Amino acid sequence: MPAMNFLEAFIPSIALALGASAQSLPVEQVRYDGQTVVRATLRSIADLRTMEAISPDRWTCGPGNELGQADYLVARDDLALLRSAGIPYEVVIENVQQLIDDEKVELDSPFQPRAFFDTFPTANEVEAFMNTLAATYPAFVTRITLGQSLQGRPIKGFRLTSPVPAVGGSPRKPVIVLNSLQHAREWITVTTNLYIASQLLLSYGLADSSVRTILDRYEIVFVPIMNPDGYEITWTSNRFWRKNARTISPPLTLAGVDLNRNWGVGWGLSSGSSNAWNNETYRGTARFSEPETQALSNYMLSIPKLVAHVDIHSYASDVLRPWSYQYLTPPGLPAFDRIGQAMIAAIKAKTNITYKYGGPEILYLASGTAPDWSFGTTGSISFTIEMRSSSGGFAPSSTTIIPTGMDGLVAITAMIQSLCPADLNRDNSVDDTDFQLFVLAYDQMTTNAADFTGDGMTDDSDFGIFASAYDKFTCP
Ligand code: 0X9
Ligand code: ZN
Repeated sequence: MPAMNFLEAFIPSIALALGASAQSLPVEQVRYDGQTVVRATLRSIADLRTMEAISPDRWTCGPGNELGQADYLVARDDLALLRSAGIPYEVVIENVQQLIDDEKVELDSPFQPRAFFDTFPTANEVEAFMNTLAATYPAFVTRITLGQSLQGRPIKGFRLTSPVPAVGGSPRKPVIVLNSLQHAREWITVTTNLYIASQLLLSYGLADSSVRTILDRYEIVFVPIMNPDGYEITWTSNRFWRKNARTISPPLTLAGVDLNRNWGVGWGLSSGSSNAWNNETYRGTARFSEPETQALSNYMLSIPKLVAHVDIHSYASDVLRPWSYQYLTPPGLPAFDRIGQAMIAAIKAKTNITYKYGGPEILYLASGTAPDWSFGTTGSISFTIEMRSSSGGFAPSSTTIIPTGMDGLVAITAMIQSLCPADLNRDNSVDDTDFQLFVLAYDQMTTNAADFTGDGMTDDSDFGIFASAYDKFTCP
């Protein structure tokens, strides 16, 4: 298929550019001349198969499941194949190379100085920003290094919490992990991650601060660049590289493992990942074969009380619960539904963007993902958030950085505030006082004080949620 030729055409050139050293990054620019992004309407499995044969690279899915609308990178010359296959489509990005060129003009803009969230940051700028946060808020921010990428780049982040000690004398508060950029081209996830952190820090001191409660109760770990080698590739040679920098040989070739198919729960299934090195969802040779997934998973295992984990992606405008590797619903589905609905409602209320909440049926099956592993292994409340879609696909305008960051901020705030609903008097523990408050609300039935399900009354289903709040994973 011609689109496959496109993929094959650039991989050998990258391999050549790599030369003899597996450590050196490809330097040759991969160009996207003649490439478009189409939003295709897939009406049948046959359509899906045809589409996959025409394009090696699905950019994302719109609403609907594996069928329905989906975005694909397609050579303009191959649009005829789509037409003759009778697959309805619209071109949403006419000229993908132009998108890269426009972005470069913006990045190279001479108008300086710029504020951090005005433009997409390089890895060095991300590092400097994290250092600035740590220097500005030394009582709140602790820098951490989780491990090293395949090419030896440190995977770094920071812990964020207020100096108020954990309740009950425990050494560490319950922890929430927010990571982004498993997929190298999803630049907007890096700024979203850092926007959440900086806004929490800025708001902590405000008088009426729900943020104060959050940072007094919880610690949040931010890992903005999970895939530093991939990020480097997207800045130097291939703007739309998705995977890490795993090479295969001979001949020495940049293969890349999809880090979000490399985690240990649900790993290896062909529904939702691939064993072919040149596939965009290549899962690697074994679960946790990649140092990047090892680093974050080991770090998460070292956390005494991981209560939530959110893996930030772009750009399907979704909040996705486990499982992603199978359609079977997870234990604790009502809690996921309640929290996930709160997240998308908070986004809608703040920025008026419609996100969808659900399981794999609203996107597609993906096996070996990070949230499936964290939920399956530690029982944490784990989500994928796919940030909003905007006209640039994986290269949105920098003017979307703050609005998209706002989506993330309100979603994460809502998630954290929903973690322990049964602590009705918000004194950091679910105890007899809360039980009495619950019974009072239950007696009255009309009050919504303990209406955790949001169905308009306090009833037996809410009692179920109240009872499960004693669970260590939903309450500090
Ligand atoms: O495919 C992925 O890894 C994620 N989408 S992306 O376009 N950013 O690559 C989605 C992962 C979660 N997927 C499901 N729950 N199905
Ligand atoms: Zn992604």
